[in-house]
Amino acid sequence: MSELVLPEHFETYPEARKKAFLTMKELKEQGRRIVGVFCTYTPWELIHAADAVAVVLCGIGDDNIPAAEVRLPKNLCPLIKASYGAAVTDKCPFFYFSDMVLAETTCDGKKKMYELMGELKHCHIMQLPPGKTGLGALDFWKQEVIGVKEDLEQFYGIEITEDKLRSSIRLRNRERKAVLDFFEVAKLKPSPITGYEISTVISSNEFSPDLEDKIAFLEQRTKELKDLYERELKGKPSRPRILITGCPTTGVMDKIIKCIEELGADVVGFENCCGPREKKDPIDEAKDPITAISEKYLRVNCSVMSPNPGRLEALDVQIDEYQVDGVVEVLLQACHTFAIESDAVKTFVTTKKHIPYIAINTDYSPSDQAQIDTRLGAFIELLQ
Ligand code: BJ8
Repeated sequence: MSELVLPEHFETYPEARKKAFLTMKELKEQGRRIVGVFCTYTPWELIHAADAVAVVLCGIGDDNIPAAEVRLPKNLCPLIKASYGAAVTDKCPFFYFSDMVLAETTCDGKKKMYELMGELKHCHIMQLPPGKTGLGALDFWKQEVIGVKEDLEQFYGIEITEDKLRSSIRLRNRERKAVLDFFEVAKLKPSPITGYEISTVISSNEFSPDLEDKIAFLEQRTKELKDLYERELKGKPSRPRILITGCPTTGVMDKIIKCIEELGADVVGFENCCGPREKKDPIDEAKDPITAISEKYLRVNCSVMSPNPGRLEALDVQIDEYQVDGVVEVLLQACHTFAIESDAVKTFVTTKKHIPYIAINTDYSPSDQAQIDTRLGAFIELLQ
């Protein structure tokens, strides 16, 4: 193997980023295959069955945006701009060391950005049907899933066998269960874990190369938190309990999740792609693997699907299960699908579940932090 080179400005990077680069470099030096991914629709089982590691690519960081705005419009979702900016400036260790990217046509901004990203690296773009139930939606999507399998086989010169797929499905279902159990610790009242810790643990574990290690870590932490609850928290009063919904929140963890908790409430649930959305829905292990994988991922409740009634159904269940007092919807700048759906979400939360709702429109810049603090502070006061 030719020697792997670190990015030109590596020495100027913050320590955490340097560490991630070195971890990824080590993986490559071990000869591991690495596939970058972005979205919950990605069929991870196919990547795993190709003996590759799936890594979630960076879509955070205000500092990644100026480089993206050289080619992308300013009035675009920060997640899209940060993803391209981190890739084009060699600041995302996962993109830098991935062999290829598995992307998807979810929202318009992302799918057009992938055309630019494809100039940097091989991007396989899965075409999503516009709805889950429309005529031929599943057949269409199944062909796309087969297309991913064929591209992985051709790209790596391998064969993804049915046995490999079945064992990947079983392992990923176990991982789903471990992640779900970890999220569900916050159902306890009072919650033994902050929403900030939940988000940090989940996002830092997303690129774990060994799923068995990840499962063991999560099972251990879940047990510790349950013990802590029994020992010290059971029967104690709870702070107001918040559920987060809307766009992914990894890029605004400090700005919103930490802020809510510093203002006196607990973030206990996430009805977004940083939460248990797809973890609650295992893949059917008895069916033909390609059919089961296709059916499973087509059930994801994302606002890019029209119609998308599953999201309100999930909210209904989660608000009850997590004993939620108020809902905070995070809307990233220029995310039209979630912004439009927010009207239905607000109506559902306030008139069917009879609890307060607030929408926060934001991006990755710190400029609106004071305004967010004020609005969230008033919202939490209402819940106390
Ligand atoms: S399955 S939520 S991860 S698309 S990038 S849609 S915020 S304008 S991320 Fe997502 Fe997959 Fe759906 Fe989940 Fe809006 Fe921004 Fe688009 Fe976004």
